[in-house]
Amino acid sequence: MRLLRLTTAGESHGPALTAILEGLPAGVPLLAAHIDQELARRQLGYGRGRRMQIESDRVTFLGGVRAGETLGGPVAMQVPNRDWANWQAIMDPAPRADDDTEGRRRQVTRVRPGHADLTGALKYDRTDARDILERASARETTARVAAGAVCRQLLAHVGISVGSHLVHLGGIDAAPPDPLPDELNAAADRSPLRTLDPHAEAAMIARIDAAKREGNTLGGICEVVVRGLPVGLGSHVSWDRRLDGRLGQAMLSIPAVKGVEIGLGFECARRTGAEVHDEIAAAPGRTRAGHVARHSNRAGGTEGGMTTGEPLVIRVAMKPIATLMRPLGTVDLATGDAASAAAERSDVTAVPAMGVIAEAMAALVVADALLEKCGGDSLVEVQRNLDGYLAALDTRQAARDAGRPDA
Ligand code: EPS
Repeated sequence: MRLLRLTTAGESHGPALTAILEGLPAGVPLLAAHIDQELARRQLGYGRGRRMQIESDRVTFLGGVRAGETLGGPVAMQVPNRDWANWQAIMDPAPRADDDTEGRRRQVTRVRPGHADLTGALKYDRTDARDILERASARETTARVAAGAVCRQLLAHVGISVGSHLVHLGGIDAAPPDPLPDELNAAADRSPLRTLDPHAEAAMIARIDAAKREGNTLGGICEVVVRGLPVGLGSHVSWDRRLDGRLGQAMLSIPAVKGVEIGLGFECARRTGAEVHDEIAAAPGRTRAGHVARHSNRAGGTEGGMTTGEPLVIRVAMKPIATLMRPLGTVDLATGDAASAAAERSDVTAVPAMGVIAEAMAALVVADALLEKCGGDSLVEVQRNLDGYLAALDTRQAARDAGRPDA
């Protein structure tokens, strides 16, 4: 990420989550409602625990926004944790009188396999894994979704939309409609699992209920789709400018995400070239795709690390949540003895929420790539630069047509 910089701060049971997003142009229309709508989508999903009933995430702008528009400076946002009221003594930033004698309550030493508890405690030299898990918690993604919602406003202004749907949960595949609905999120958000296959949805809900009874957790896969992109965001020229790589990094940074595929992804390796690559045909008038069309989109919207102008299609795989109510075996950090892992309140699955978070990360990466190609200090300037680029694609097409003997 070069032009847009996102920093988040905050612990799961601390006072608030904070996001600072720097590098936006001035003049992006932005209301708290735009952010709150995305925060609410992230809180939904069948299989979540009691925490989501406590929270009702709402943003406060602390900087960078005035009269409903960005000012060009860093946008600072805060989302309070309502649960903080119940955790003040445990999470108090100041030392407390009994810290040395009794220690703080809710210490975690029976480190959970699959969580950051053990690796973080060793690396940061902490005796209480709460010092690690509070920040490693996926609560942090609230701040990312807030930042992603800001990027969405920029993207929407230039005709780019970001949506997602759930395609797999706990061993059950969904069979989504082909083509996908135009209003992808409106359709997916109607489902408690954000899936477009009602039969699979029923089976997934039964699977979640069974996992809950067993004290177990479930993972799954969401597909993010970005539409309206112009050809040529990202670049082939250097490893760190390739859009595929930047999307991969962004997606793999989401807690519990273990795999990312663009287009056919791993399936490419099993097929021949003729079965993988998308044939190209002239399509005058499709300016954003450079006046061509691909009959298929197995590439998932990128070639050579750049957008093709076809939809970006990214699948993101999440492992089951590491906090099991029927805990796995571990070692107690304090004693070194064999123990059962800590079983804090948690979710059975958060895959539907992960889809919303993956949308936010996609919006961040794509907005950054858009600003690289068409950046400016104001939204009007960004639009003018994009229009200039699109006009150049039209001129190039017209020049070629004019040079053809049959034109
Ligand atoms: C999480 C554990 C649960 C989740 C939390 C992530 O929180 P708690 O420990 O308070 O019950 O609900 O997710 C969120 C709070 C959120 O906003 O998504 C964890 O350990 O990662």
